Amino acid sequence: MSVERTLVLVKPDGVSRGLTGTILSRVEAKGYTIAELKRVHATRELLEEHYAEHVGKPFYEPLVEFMLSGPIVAAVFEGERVIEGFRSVAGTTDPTTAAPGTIRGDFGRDWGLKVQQNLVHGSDSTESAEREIGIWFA
Ligand code: IDP
Repeated sequence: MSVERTLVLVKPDGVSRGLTGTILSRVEAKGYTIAELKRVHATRELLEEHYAEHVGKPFYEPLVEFMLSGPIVAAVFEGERVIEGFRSVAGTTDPTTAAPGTIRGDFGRDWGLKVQQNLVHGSDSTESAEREIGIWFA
């Protein structure tokens, strides 16, 4: 199995709640390596590219507003099977039901909003990882 890369975002809720270090350290502690790291304010154009598959869905506009609401920490993590490994550490999309022991399960919940504020993003395939890394680390 060759070394993979994945894009990890600590979303604005994770940054504003002071969970950036905790989140990144969980991923490092599992054994993955930080290859790139920066704090960034997204733009609407960047998010439209990043979330191209969700344009037009009911949660798209609230998702963009949420991702514009504060700084994001973007990272590239490296390691064998890091794409599925990170998604396993992150937990399932809905933080209310994400398993305890995962980032979303331990630190997230429903806040009664139109978008799931679920702390992190991780790429879902090698193709999307390379595409997303190109968007955030152009
Ligand atoms: P993922 O982040 O777990 O891969 P995606 O389906 O790619 O999930 O959705 C992107 C993001 O959009 C989610 O992380 C979440 O913040 C938000 N989202 C997805 N589905 C819903 C929904 O049904 N309602 C509200 N927000 C959603």
